[in-house]
Amino acid sequence: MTKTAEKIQNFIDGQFVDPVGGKYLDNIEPATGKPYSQVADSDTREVDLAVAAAEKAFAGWSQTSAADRSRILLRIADLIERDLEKLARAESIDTGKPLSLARTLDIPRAASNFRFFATAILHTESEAHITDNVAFNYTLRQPRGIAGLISPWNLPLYLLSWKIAPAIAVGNTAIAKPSELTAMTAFLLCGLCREAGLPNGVLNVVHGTGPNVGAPITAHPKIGTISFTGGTVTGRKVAEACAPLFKKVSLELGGKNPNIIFADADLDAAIAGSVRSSFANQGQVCLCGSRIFVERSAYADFVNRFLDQASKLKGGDPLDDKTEQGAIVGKTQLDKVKFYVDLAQKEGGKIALGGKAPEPINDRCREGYFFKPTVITGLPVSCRTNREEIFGPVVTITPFDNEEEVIGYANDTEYGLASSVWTQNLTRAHRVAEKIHTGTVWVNCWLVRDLRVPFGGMKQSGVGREGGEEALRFFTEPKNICIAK
Ligand code: TXE
Repeated sequence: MTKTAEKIQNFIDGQFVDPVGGKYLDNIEPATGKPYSQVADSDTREVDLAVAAAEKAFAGWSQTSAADRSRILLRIADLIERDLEKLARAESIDTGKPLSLARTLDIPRAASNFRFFATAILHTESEAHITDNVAFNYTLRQPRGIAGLISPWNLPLYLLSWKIAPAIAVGNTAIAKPSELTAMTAFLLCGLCREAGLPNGVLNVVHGTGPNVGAPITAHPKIGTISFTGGTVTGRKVAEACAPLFKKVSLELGGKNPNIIFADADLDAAIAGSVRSSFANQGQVCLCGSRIFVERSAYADFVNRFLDQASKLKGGDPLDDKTEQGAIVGKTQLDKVKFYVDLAQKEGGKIALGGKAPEPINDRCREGYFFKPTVITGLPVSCRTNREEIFGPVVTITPFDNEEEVIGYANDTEYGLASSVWTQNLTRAHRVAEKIHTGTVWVNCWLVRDLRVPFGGMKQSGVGREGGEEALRFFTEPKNICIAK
C-alpha cells in the first residue's frame, strides 16, 4: 500500500470526515489487482451522524424554491462536465472500464441526470379535481424526508446520480452509499456538490460494506425512502429490511436479457448492435443482451460475422484510449465469470470465442482481472448458463424456428429487465414487443435512453420504476386536499 494512497472519506454535513473507528478498506484497481487508494470502512455510527445531518438540512432544503434547487443542480451538472476528464479517468481506474467508455458514457450521463431533473422540477404538473358542486380537490406532491440511495459497482457515477438528482431535486435530503468496490467518483462528486453551493447535509455519502453501512441505512427508522440498484439476492435483503418499517422501496436488480434477431433484420446493424449489447463495459451492464436468439435461416451467417466482429474488439489497459475491452471489476466477479464458462461446457456448450484470460497486456496490468469476450453456442435453452445472471463478457447464441418459440425462450427466465428485437417487419416488432416480459424492449437498437420514460424491471429484475416522471413521483408523497364548496 503506497503511503500517499488517497483516502476516500465520508461526506457528512458538508464535511469530509474519517470514519469514527478510523478503519479503511483497500481499494483495488481492477487493471492491476493492486490497492491504489483506501475507502472509509464505516458502520452504523456514521449512518446515525448522516441521518442527523440530513434531518437538520431537511427543513431548509424542502422549503427552498424549485428554481433555487434547479440552479444548484444545474451547477453540479456544469462542474461534472468541467471535470469530465478527471472523473472519467477516476472511473476507469476504479472500475477497470475503458477510459473511452467512461468519457463518452458514464460521466456525460451523470451530468445529464442532474440536468434532466434540475429542469424537470420546473415543469411538473399538479392535479386538481372538481367534485361536482361539492368540493375542489388538489394534490400536493411533497418531499418525503430522508432518502437512502444504494448503488452498485458497474456504472458508479451514472447510477448514483440517477438516484441523487431526483431525490434532492424534489426537496428530500439524502444518504448515499456507493459500492465499496468503486467509491472514487462518488467521493469526487461530493466536492463538486459543495462547490456548487449545495447546502450542508442535503447530500451525505457514507462509504463501507453492504452489511456495515447498507443494511443500517435500510433499517434506520428515519430513512423512509430506499432506492436500491444491485443484485437480486441483495435486493431481496433490502426489501426484507424495509417491509417492517413500511418504507417506500425501489429495486433495480439483475437481468438475463434476450436479444432476438429475425432473419429479415438489417444484419449489419443487428451484428454491430449485438456486439455492443454483449460486451459493453465487459458485459457488466444489467441491460446487456446476454442471451442471443437468431432465426435459423440467418443463424450461420450471423454467428460467423458476430464472432468475426467480437474477435476484433481491442482488449487492453483501460487507460489506453484505444482500448474497447477493459478489466472485470474484481477477483470475485472474475471468478464468477470463470465458473459460468466452465459450467457452460459441462452443460454441453461449445466455446466459439474467448473462454479464457488474454495474454498479459503490459507489466502494469500483469495481475489485473481480464477475460476475453466469450461466445458459447450449442447450449440447451433452459440450462443454468442460460438462466442465471453472469454479469461478464459472456453470451450464448441459440437458433429458433418461429416467433412463438423465441418468445417462449425469451420469457423463460426469472428476470424481466430489458430485451432487443431486430426485424424490419414493424408489425412483427410491435407484436413481439408486446409479448416479451421485460420492462424495456428496444427495437433495432440497444441502450437508447430517454430519461422521460419509466425504467426498471419485472419479476426478479426489480420493483418500481425510476426515470422521469416516475422518479419524481417515487421521491415525493402525494397528499390530496379537498376543499368543500
Ligand atoms: O451487487 P450487490 P454487487 C448484479 C450482478 C452482480 C451482483 C452482485 O449479477 O454479480 O448483482 O453485484 C450494497 N443491505 N448486479 O456486488 O451485492 C453494496 O455494498 C443494503 C446487477 O455490486 O447487490 C452495494 O453498494 N445494501 C446490478 C450495493 O448494495 C447492501 C449492477 C450493490 O451490491 C447489502 C451490479 C445489504 N444487505 C450488480 N449488501 C444492476 N441491476 O445494475 C450489499 N449492499
